[in-house]
Amino acid sequence: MLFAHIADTHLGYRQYNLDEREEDFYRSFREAVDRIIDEGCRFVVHSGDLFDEPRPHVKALVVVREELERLREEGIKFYCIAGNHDLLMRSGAVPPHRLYPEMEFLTPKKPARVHGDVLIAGLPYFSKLHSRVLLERLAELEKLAERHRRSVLLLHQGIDRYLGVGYELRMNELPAGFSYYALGHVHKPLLDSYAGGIVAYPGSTEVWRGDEIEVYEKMGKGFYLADTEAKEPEEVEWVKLRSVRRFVKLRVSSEEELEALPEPGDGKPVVRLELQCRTESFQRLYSEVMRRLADRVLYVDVRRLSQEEERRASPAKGLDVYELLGSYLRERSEAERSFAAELLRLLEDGRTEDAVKVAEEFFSRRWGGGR
Ligand SMILES: [Mn+2]
Repeated sequence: MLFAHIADTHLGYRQYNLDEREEDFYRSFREAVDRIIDEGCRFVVHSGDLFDEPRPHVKALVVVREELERLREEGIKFYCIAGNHDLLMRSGAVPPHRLYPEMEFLTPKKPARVHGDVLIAGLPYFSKLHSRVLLERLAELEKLAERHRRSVLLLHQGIDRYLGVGYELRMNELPAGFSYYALGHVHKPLLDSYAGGIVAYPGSTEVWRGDEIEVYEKMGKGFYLADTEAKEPEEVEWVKLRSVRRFVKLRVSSEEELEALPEPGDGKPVVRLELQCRTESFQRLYSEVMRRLADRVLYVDVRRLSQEEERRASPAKGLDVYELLGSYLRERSEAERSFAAELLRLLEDGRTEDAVKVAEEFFSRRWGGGR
């Protein structure tokens, strides 16, 4: 039975505060639904971060309403879980997914469904601080999977093998016995094997952050198509979306290089411009680039690369702030390191409320604050 695996659509995200960027995320999602219907999928699994926020813009809610309706007309079920972006980490909070009765929303209370003869199970995002609960729940799902010949597991977690210090789950902590591990959270597509099953992250459907550009240049953005009978990663098909906004990376270090500035190409791309220069020449170089590019691009996301940064951001590997944090805290306990990483992630995402919650929990557990 053919199914689609998509994740991290971040609907409602308004990158650079631009109308166009908000629309881009909707357009990619609509194209994905078109392709899912055209390919004749029988169901879709969405591995979290459907929305960019736990309280999405009304437009994002309406887009999901319309696309779910199109899928429903074709008899295609939509299974999904909450990611770290569309989940408010507070007891009693209602996730936006509750608005759609036709959505098969997998929750800790009701984590599994059966589609034909295929078990579809999933859990929302769990922060590293709650990994014990997550592991208990996964053990229950592993038992459930033993009773089914084919099964799909939806999770929105970073796994140590694919992520630096910011991971929540170790590879060997994944339960065994599932035929397809439909993962979300890592924004770069990847396929792997585990315990006889297929492990897959389709990544995000638009460039959500600048550090996704390199992989995007090689693979584009998209989702996976798989048969529930598939056993090897090679059997999974990558569907590259055509309507994704182009991102172009440019590095300029002198005025001479400006003469050879490449054409940004069709479709008004976003240019990620790295100016490698001294502070005093930054403004002049930047104005000159803008003068040449402004009407041919949607946006120029500029950063100045100092020589120090240049050295650290070696061509082989970008600067990973989580890795830096990990090495800085290497003397500390594992719990403290993951707390710091979790806090950084939440603050990076502008989720101050959740960050306070996580900090309160961490310190009350630690000092027995009794609340
Ligand atoms: Mn995400």
